[in-house]
Amino acid sequence: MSQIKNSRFLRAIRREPVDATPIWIMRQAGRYLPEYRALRQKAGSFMTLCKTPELACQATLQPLARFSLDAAILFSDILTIPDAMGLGLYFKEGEGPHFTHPLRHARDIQQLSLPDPETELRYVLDAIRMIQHELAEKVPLIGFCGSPFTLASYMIEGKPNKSFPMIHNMLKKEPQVLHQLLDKLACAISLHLNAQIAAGANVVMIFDTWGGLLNTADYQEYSLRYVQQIIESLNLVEDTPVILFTKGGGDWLELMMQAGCDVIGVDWLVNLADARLQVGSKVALQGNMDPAILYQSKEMICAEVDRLLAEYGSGSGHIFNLGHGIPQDVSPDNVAVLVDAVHSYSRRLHEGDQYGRGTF
Ligand code: 1CP
Repeated sequence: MSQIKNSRFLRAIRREPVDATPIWIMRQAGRYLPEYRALRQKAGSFMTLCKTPELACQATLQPLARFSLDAAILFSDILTIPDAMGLGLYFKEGEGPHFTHPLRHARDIQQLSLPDPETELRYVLDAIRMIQHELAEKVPLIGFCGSPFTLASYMIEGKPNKSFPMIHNMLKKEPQVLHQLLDKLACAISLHLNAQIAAGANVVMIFDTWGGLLNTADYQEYSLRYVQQIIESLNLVEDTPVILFTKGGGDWLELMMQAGCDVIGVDWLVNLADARLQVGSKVALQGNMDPAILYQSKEMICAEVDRLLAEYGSGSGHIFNLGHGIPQDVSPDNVAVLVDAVHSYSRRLHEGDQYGRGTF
């Protein structure tokens, strides 16, 4: 078995015994790190950072140089696909992502073409190849994409919004047009994720950040259905695991599991013990510390880690993470406390397990 297949992270995904609970952090490469801010300044813009494989590779590795994290995540963004479809992505200081050409008419959607991953998104694949070379099998690399519904939310609105009214309006007034867009996005995402896997991503994660704004029936029809289409289309190399994260998706664990993912990412509203009972031994769980805890004292961070580890309970199948991305202004010292606490406190939960002897 390759070294990477035997890593804590991939073993936990397969619910095989581990010596300690693995941890990585959503947005682990980002503004809370002074070295990231310096690299971004050197690059001149976030898009240059994403589009220059050497710089994206450096950003990916920065948090791993500081903390003993159990996985790396490609430094990129979910909005690179709409950018490659011609929407013109740029970032406004303090406001986040914007599109020069948001989708406003049915004909904008009909005219969209599918980007070729090896040309328009080649910079992502080159970054993956470079990162894998640098990682040298130290930890697995996560590739990722946004869900079709989440990408469509930004593409129609043109910029971030707490409730994305424009896509919800389209859903009510022109559902067929929205389905056309979601179908195109599912195809574009499948092509891109398959290319990421072929380039060397060991795990892929689908971020459905805004699917949680839908009611259950609409979630199934407009979000999960397309996520399932993507998962079914993946040409998995060595059974590349798929992580599905839906912010606000706590009521839908059963449905998410049926979509074919291997890990469900949960936010901090979910109780890990209840979630574990629901998913049984079918999938692993990832999450779910409230990111705001990272503003608290070291003692409070440790107490919360202990509480969450106990809530999941003993045995494998838990990947520690935050319930959403790390805020930009937390102290890296507190992140170090978090990572070390997860590793040291969790050992007792795995003592009975026969680490290294396969499944039980
Ligand atoms: O320098 C900067 O200010 C850029 C901040 C930043 C970073 C560090 C953005 C802009 N994107 C990223 C990287 C990023 N985005 C990663 C890299 C890997 C990592 O370390 O985790 C990932 C996985 C993402 C995914 C992403 N981008 C999501 C899904 C996850 C989530 O947070 O829900 C979303 C919704 C985006 C869009 C986006 N890109 C950037 C921002 C600030 C946003 C959110 C905009 C909003 O508030 O709606």
